[in-house]
Amino acid sequence: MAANGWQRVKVIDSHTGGEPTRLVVSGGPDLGRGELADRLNEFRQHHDSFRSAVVNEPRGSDVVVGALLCEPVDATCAAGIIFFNNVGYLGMCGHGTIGLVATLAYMNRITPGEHRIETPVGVVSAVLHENGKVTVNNVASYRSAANVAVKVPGYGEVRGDVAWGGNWFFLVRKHDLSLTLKNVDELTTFTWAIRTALRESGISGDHRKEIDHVELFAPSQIPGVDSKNFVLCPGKAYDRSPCGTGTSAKLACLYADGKIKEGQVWKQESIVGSVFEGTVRVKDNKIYPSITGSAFVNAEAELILNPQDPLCMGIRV
Ligand code: PYC
Repeated sequence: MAANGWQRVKVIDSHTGGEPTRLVVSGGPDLGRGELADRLNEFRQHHDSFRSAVVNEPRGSDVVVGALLCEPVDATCAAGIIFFNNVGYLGMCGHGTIGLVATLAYMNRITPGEHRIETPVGVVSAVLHENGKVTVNNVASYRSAANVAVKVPGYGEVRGDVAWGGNWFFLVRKHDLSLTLKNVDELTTFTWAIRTALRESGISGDHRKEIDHVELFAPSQIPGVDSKNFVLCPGKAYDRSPCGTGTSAKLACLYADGKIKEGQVWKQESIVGSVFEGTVRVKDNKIYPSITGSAFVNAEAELILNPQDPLCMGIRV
């Protein structure tokens, strides 16, 4: 920290299919050298204001996903990473991992090939392709409950699958809304009502973990693309990308229903029209999704945390 008390934080911004990732490259909190899950606890308990300073207004916005670059415990990993957003932390983030890999390439820290990355929910690997695309080989994903009914005030009964793709999702196929950008307010209100109803009905992921992402599906109008989605993120922003962990959860459900086979490519369009390609690999009866997309670096900056600024640590929800 400088004599004037200012903390300088170097960040590199990218977007993956429209969804931003702000990577903190230096100037972040020292979380020690423990496992990433322990470092995430340290971050949450003792440095949460730093999270807010990086992603919340006035420096950021509800849609920005932050990522703290960490030294990995395992030296075979290219990086450790902790993802966070306007309200808290993410176990894993697919679009963010694609953004991380594109940013590490921009920093000349990696070259095309496969790289291991430590996250709080386990090690994932990612392939940087020669054409700049990135494939994330995600953690094992699965459906924990199929066709679950929840009564949503103002909407009636809504049915969906509960699935894990690195975060917990409620995936809804049958609904009356049109998945278009014009409808984002209505889609947000509906999915937020579903999330609230799930919590109030005691419907959760495993170990009573809150289902904090809700996903709606509809057919895509793009030839050759299988599906379009709208994904509500934990802090009420919607994912501009097709959501890497959400597409992983979808793939796990499709595989469980016999609708895709191992290796078959599923193309998932986002609400803004960007597309991820997903496949699954099955090992020891577990489903491992791989998600391919592109990210582009669009800013390099130094954040200034001036303690004299009353909103230095961001506007907190
Ligand atoms: O791509 O996994 C994802 C993600 C989660 C929240 C926002 N994006």
